[in-house]
Amino acid sequence: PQKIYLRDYEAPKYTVESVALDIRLFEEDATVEGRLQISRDAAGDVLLHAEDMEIEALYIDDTRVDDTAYTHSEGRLMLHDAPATFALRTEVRICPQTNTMLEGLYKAGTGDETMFVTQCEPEGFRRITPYPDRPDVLSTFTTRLEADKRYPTLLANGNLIEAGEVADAPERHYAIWHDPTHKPSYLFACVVANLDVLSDHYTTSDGRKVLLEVYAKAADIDKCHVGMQALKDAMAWDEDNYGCIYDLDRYMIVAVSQFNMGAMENKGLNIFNTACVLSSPETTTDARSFNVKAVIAHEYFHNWTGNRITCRDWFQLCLKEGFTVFRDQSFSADQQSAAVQRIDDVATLRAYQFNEDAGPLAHPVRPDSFVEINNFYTTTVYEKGAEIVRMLANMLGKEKFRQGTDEYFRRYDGQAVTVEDFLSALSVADERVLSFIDWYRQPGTPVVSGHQNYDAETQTLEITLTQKTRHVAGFDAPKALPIPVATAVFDKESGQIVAEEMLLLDKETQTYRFDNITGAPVVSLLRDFSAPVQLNFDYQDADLAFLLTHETNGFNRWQVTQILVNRILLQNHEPAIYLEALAKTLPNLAKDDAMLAARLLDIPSAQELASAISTDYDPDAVKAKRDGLYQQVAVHLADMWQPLYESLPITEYDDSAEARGVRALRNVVLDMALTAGVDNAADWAVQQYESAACMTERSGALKALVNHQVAGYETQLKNFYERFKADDLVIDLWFSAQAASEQVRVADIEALIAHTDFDWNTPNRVRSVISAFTTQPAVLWTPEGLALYTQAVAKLDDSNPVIASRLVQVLARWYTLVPSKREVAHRYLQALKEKVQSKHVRESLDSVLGA
Ligand code: DPP
Ligand code: ZN
Repeated sequence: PQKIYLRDYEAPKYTVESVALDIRLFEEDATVEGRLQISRDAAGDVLLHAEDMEIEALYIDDTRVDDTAYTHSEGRLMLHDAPATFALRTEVRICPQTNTMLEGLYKAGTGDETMFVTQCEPEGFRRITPYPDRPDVLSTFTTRLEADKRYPTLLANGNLIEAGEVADAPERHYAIWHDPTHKPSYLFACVVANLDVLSDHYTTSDGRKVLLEVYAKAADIDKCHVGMQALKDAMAWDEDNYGCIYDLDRYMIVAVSQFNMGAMENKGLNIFNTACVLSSPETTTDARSFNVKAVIAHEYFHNWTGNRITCRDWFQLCLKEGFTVFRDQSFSADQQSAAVQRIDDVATLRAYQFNEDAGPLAHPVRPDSFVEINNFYTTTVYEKGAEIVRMLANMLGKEKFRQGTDEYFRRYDGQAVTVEDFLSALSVADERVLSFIDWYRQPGTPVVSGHQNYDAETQTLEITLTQKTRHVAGFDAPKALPIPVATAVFDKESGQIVAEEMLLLDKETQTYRFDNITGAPVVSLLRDFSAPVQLNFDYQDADLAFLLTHETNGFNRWQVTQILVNRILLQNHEPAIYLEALAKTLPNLAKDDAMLAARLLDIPSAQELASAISTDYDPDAVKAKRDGLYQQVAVHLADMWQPLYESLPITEYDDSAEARGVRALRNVVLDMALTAGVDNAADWAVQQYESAACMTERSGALKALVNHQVAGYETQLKNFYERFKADDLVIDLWFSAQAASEQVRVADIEALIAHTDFDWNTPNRVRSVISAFTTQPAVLWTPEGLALYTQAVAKLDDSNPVIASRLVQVLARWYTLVPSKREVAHRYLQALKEKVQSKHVRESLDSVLGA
């Protein structure tokens, strides 16, 4: 397979004035007629993408052409010597029924729940009809759908123009939709199904009434209210914060059980993984419910950042994703404690993006080459991309950032643009924006190290900071990046802030001076995680403990706990200071901010710790150390657990931030109490399981029971299964509670795969077992673990290469293992390479093995 380079970009040589599709769905297959109005400067060959389809007929200007007039091979359809301006009509046959890749038009569900949906981003549209399938070709689409009346729901982008019966076929009907906006083909969508709908409306700030619809199977309709409310909140938020108003008369969301991603922002017709749209207190944890709201907002925000202004080419993916993630994170921060939102976003960034940036899959936020673009829907593009926009927003401040984004929307509406265009628009507010381009070009996480120097005599404090980014093979030597370091100086004695400043580190080393510092200071750096860097400041552990008590920035209170924990686990620091600081902080914090209190007990996951280890990584040793510290925390604070648990009684379900905090803390305390062997803790767990008012409580108890193998836990597991067996998303939880258990063995995973409810064709189910299991690296990196995992990849390679490739990426840091394990891992990866065919998996494996 061929590598594609950003530097080879060429603008399209023609425009598609309009597209009309006629999709007729039958029992065994579907026919698609496409009519494109193409115009160019001169006659000549025309290249279209056309994958996995049988071409039945081609017409140019209504005259059928014979097969000497075109060549169709390897997914490309070349029309030889076509006129400059012409009408192209294509008739093709496709087979959605056997499409397991979940790209293009595919069948999801079985029996009464069978439905047909599309996923066109990034390159699925070329599996539906021949087309110049690239994001910089924009056109208007009219879509006619025809199907059996068994599928009463016929949806496509835009407005419904007409619907009715099919002449001569009384069992069939059709609908015609027209989308007046110019859009790239990756935003095309259609749905043929039998679904119920939840309807509502939203009145825009310019007075238009928009019909809002969430489609789901009948049994799920009552789980659509949370998403509907989130949609309305997001619409209002975008008007208030960005001046972005919805443009069509109708906004539809469709819930689908088989979906590779979380959701897709198709114009006016979002298609969602059920896991990212359905939510009810009885079946959905708070964390998942919060995620539902965030994803609904994310896809809605794409209407401006992605759809109206789209990407020139797929290298620019971060243009829409980075900005849109930043927007959804900001929206979420407004819905709960901003500090906790920031903690969660940074925890994700550190656990996954830092890991990616530290290994052989490291790539710039804007990659400059790829074989398969599906491999680049990464945490680097999304989350690090969002961090860059956040740095810009913080540097500009609210007003100037808004001035910059207003300019972006004004200048580029209706166009397909680049990262440079984005920065250029923002730079009207402040020229320094332009210097951030290197953040998009340079892979690797910068490490910021430094120290302080306080001179009591002259009352000056000097902070020296140094940045260093590892040189990633294949890229230019790293340059110094502009790194905003939000800093506060605390007076050690009073605990008060005496100075506050946003330092900008844009050289390799810089020293910053603070005058009139009258007493010994403690500095707090990178407040709110002002840049996506690794901080390596030479704090005393006691300074960190001081900050845990005195910081006013909630995020930084969490950050210092994480620095302390990392020092204990990776650098053999004594845990005493950390344990004391927790003991001092928690009791009051639990009363004031239960959610933050719960987060302060975070100990980085085994995977996150692994990403900080570059050689001789021994998963068993890391697990032992991590478990040991967890145990120490639980035991050291043992007297706290009972009163704390009792102070958090289960009450009627409430969706407030406070109630969510109580639930989060209660689950953490329960697990701590079980770990410490507190009397009766096992009874609390069973009791919590049985009297749970919502899924957060029930699944929290279930996980604790499973993790600690509390006597009789099989009873609750069985009860949980019986109670929820009709609900796929809850059964996913049931699978993952077992697959991610601290006690899991490879044989347990094998048994879960053999379960009648396991299904290789449902990505959510695959993730709930195969991906859940990677949270236990000590099991994954055994010969049996690797055998099972690589077999899963080989199995998915053909049926769903996008998912298979994601699974491979998790193995990226195999080369850091201790030698014996490294050799085994290498052997399994090599053996896998012999078996796989897809360019997705091959590209990932080549990178991973190249390490
Ligand atoms: N649907 C994915 C997202 O919204 C890809 N665009 O991020
Ligand atoms: Zn997105």
